[in-house]
Amino acid sequence: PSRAFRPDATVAAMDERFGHVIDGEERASLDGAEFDSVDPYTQSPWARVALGGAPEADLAVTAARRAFDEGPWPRMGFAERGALLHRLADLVEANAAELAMADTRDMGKPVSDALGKDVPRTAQNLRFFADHARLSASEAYPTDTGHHAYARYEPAGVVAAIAPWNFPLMLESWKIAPALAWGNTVVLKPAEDSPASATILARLAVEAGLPPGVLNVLHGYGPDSAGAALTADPRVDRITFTGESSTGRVITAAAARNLTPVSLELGGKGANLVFADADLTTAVDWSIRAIFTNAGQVCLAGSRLYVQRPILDEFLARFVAAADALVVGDPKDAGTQIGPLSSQTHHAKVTSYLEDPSGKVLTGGPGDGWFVRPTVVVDAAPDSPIQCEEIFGPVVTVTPFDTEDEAVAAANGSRYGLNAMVFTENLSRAHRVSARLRAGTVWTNCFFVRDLRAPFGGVGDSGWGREGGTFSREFFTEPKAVVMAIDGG
Ligand code: TXE
Repeated sequence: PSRAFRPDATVAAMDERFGHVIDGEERASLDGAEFDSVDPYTQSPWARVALGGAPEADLAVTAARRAFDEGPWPRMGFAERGALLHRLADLVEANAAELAMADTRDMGKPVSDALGKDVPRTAQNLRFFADHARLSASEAYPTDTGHHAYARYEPAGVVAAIAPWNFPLMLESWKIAPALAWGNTVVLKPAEDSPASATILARLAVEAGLPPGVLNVLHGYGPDSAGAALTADPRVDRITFTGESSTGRVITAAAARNLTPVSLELGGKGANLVFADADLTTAVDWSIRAIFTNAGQVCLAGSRLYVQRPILDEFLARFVAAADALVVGDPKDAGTQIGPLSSQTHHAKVTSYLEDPSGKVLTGGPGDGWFVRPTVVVDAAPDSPIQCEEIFGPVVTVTPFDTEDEAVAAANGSRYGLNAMVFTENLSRAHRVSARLRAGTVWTNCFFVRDLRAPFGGVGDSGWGREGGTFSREFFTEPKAVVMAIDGG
């Protein structure tokens, strides 16, 4: 059921301002330039944000560099640094409402999701990596040769973290938390469509007692601007990026000039395989969440649904009914499940796929304003854009299959390989298919469940490298081998 669309009802005076945070100070751009952050529900600006470029990127990297080279941060003990990150997590929890509403106003995420998932996960990221670093700071290698060998995981230096707008706080903290826990300093560039919560987080970091320059926030655009200046700066030691695959290529090319290591978490076109022996209630429930959570603006979205033919009709009947039952409306209302898309540009991109959907639209389509209703398409051509490209909206294609081999081949027939889902009650099939799928993560009879120790990342156009637990440690540190002779060598 759609709630009444009332874009003017909530337009507030635009009194919110968000600056860069550089060297512990919130500040404007050198030339005073600003840009508007537009609330996609009201379609009106709700905040003014400092618009940075190359000069502000230079200031932010200089601050991070100094905090790393001279500051106490990289030389603090893990327990002391970890305690500060735990204090920041406490402040995130204490300021949950403000942080959640900032993401909701910036990009239209239902506030119930922001409050129930994104903000708690932000605190969890900070706590997990603080503890993980402390507990995995070294490794020893006993030798048979009378030597003692061990690895030290030393901080890499200045980390540039470039984030997208779909899970602003959550993805920013996924980068910042391990970088800081391992003793690096950070310049965070949030997406221009979701800038506010990053400034609030950096204000909280100052309040928590992180030394100046340890966590800097740089606002601005990507190409030819703040983002590009950051990736080209030779004083940056690591670049961690989440966003579009094409942007990942541009950033990698910039980083190559300085041989700066890059971690890339890019797009996806998640295949979701529902076998006839699946528990149908479980499969429908997770399949709905897999594609419609966050209005489908999820790199992990289960946007290609493959259903084994004997259950196709019943699955579709239940799936379409569940899609139609989702509450579409004002993301600031606690009961809303689907908000508007993040911006006018993004709405235009998503709706362009529906102009010629190639198959038959069973339900959904463009809604009011910047909304797209939960949309289910059947019989799309295998090589059509709707079937092959990342739409990043609430649009799913459903395709029948007969055999396991056919399902695996269809799932693997994508240039993306971020994740896949398998629904089956057959244990052997679950393991067999999980092993055959070309993807960074396979979920069986569930979706989106994460253990922060597990590797996270993608294959092919979905990215480079893995983050999470020891995988984040490999990326955000310079491991050093130390070998000592015990009895004179
Ligand atoms: O991504 P971009 P956007 C996909 C999704 C979506 C599309 C566009 O398909 O429709 O990307 O989203 C910065 N040098 N995903 O525009 O453009 C930019 O300022 C340095 C997938 O947000 O990749 C922003 O901070 N930085 C996804 C960030 O990169 C640059 C999540 C992401 O911007 C830059 C979100 C440059 N040359 C969108 N160009 C996922 N897989 O999770 C841009 N930026």
